[in-house]
Amino acid sequence: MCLLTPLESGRLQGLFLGLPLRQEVQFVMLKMDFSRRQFVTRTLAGAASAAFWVPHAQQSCASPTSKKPRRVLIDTDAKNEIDDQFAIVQALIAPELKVEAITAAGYHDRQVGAQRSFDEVERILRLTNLTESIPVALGSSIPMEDKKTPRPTDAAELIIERALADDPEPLYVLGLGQFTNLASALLIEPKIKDRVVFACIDGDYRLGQTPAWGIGCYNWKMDVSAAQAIFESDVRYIHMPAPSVSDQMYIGREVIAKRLAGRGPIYDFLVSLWNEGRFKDLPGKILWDMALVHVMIDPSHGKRITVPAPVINDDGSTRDNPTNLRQVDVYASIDADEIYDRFWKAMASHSF
Ligand SMILES: [Ca+2]
Repeated sequence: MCLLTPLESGRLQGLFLGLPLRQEVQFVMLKMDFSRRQFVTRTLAGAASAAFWVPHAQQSCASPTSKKPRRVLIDTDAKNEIDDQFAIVQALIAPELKVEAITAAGYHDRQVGAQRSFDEVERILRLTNLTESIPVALGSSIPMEDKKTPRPTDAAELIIERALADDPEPLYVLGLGQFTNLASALLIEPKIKDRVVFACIDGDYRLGQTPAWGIGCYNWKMDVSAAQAIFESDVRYIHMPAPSVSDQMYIGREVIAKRLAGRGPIYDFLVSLWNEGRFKDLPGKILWDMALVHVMIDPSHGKRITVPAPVINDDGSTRDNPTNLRQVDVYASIDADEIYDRFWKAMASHSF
């Protein structure tokens, strides 16, 4: 998700004008060493009248229809920051999910971003001894030229292959980065729309406010054409807002170290991420993408509503479109405490 910290360049910071970046910057600048629970409490106190209150949650699509693990494919900009790695491990250890494949997405590094994500995924799979059982494919480092022109890649082909697999259950394609690979797969093979549910994370949505839809803060802006292609399609779509919902996923590095250190190579790796580069001095971090993975594990832990899709403008901003027949599902709230509790429990009962 939004990765930039005060250690990033001013040029790149200019790309990110959404609330999450400002929050993360504030966390660092003020050297606030909250526990995550303290943070959530303070955040929810201010947001209780809006994003955390939902009168009625509709479950119009994507509800589990069986006890079988949910089929998922993760598309990830894994080397962008440090939340994707947690989200991938979270999915791998969840008995409710079957990770069928992982595809590598690009990010602001337009030269080798997707390759770096690919390498990071490979590292995770080596540490979890899953290299031989979960295929990985390289996606596009650059955005689509326009909303009708896909970027053919191995990632797009793998999404299509898994979507059309001989399985009666739908494939949930989790977009943890820019939407290029997902949109490209859909444009290359439109018939996958009846076999997949796309679930992605980025732009804001605030229930009860006008406008409800806010700006894309990172993933949309990395490839606006891809976001437009998906929002203007009729593929089933679930949205996790980053600025107003998954921003509750803040957690202190001390909590992470205490929970994960010494539990095994993959968990030591996750701890080590907090000692690298621009994350080295952060007392805590919002692990954005874990929110999206979690609502795949247990949809009941968030409040999901069905609403008209917004218009996504060419600059990544949005316009509410109340008469739009295109409907999408949106999570208007999550329970961050529950998400982390479930993660700790899954860790305790799983070994690689
Ligand atoms: Ca991500």
